[in-house]
Amino acid sequence: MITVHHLENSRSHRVLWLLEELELPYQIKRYQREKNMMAPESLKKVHPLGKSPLITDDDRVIAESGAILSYLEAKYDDQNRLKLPDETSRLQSQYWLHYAEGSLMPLLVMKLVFGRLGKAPVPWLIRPIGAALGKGVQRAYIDKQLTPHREMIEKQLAAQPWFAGPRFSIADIQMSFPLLALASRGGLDAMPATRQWLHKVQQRAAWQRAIEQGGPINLAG
Ligand SMILES: N[C@@H](CCC(=O)N[C@@H](CS)C(=O)NCC(=O)O)C(=O)O
Repeated sequence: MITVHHLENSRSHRVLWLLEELELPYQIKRYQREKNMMAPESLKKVHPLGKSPLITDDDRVIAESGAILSYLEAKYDDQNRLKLPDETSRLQSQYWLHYAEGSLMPLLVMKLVFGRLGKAPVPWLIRPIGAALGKGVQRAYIDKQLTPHREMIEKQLAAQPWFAGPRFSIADIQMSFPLLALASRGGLDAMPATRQWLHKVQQRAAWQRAIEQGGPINLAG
């Protein structure tokens, strides 16, 4: 039996979403975030880094959302619901699967961290300095770095309906989290095709079932 070690409001939604797309049986072990938004220590009993998502499948522990999605697809998509039929699409899918966490998320996490420099738990006395520093770094470095990413993603989704081409795939599932994060930080304003894609994925029945199972995602802040 597949167990999803599910941290509320997290990347773990991707895994629930794929399981729902494939209509596989699974169980959820739930973890609440601590006050500082970190995962609880108990998740480290499953994997040394204690990050979510994690799955256990029989005696295997699998970490990293991209690796989990690939594993589940390879092992359980025997009806080829999401497996891609041609090499060009598979290569595109692989690219976005790695890109989401390897290139895009680090910038978005940095944006989040620098955006918080003017807020608690930074001591109130130095919050104005923190806020000014955070804004400066965002403007001078992070937002500049994000521009070609936003252009590349928008170009891809303006040219084809899904990240890997004409078919929905695990690349779309993997890209959902960074694009929700970008949307919540005002980054999709000039990206109509991407906004349309985000709307389309949220209409999928499996997305909605995953939200019912795992709870809502709110990445503002
Ligand atoms: N690259 C990893 C990132 C895992 C990760 O950072 N997960 C976040 C949830 S979205 C987490 O566990 N945060 C709590 C913490 O860092 O303690 C993946 O895609 O699985």
